[in-house]
Amino acid sequence: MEVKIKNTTISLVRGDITKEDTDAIVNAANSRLVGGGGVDGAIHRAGGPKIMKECRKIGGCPTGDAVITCSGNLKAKHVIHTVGPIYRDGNHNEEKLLESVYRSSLERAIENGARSVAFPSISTGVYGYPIHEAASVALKTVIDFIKTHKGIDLVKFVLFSERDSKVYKKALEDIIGG
Ligand code: AR6
Repeated sequence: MEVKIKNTTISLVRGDITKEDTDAIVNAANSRLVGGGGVDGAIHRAGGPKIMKECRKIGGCPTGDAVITCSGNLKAKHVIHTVGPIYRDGNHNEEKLLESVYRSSLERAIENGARSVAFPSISTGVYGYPIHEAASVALKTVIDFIKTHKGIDLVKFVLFSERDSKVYKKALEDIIGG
């Protein structure tokens, strides 16, 4: 599914983000940037040790923020590492932090001339954010951002499962239809 907002295309696809050839791909990292499971593990495995070397130099990233490194062996030119909130009960600033994740990542992309960016579904794996809510926050935040910022041609959400893909599609339909 694809929609155009001003000059930016938002696209939802099912797939493996490590294979994307967008200018940047976003990693769902942890605040120490030490690697882990899920998409973080997959990106470091596929990209090789150069990415971790830069992560070590940077040293860490607060929740809701984003940092950028090289992409090692990946097709994408950059990896933007962002740290999503760990979901507790929805009353611990989770939504604001998740909004900040998407905004910070797009800011890092613009600062580094990355015009196309691929996101996984941040925080909805190990960090436990309910996917329906997270999809809506992710899409609304990206849409609001691109309405007020120039420099991004394509934002792609690369969803790992059929279920996640369906949830994001429904959320996008609800946002553009409502
Ligand atoms: N491509 C796209 N999406 C993927 C891929 C992939 N190759 N692999 C997994 N996903 P998670 P989080 C999906 O757990 O919840 C790590 O240990 C996955 O199905 O990767 O933000 C970090 O080091 C899910 O929908 O990220 C942190 O400690 C989504 O990516 C912690 O997990 C996010 O799941 C971050 O947890």
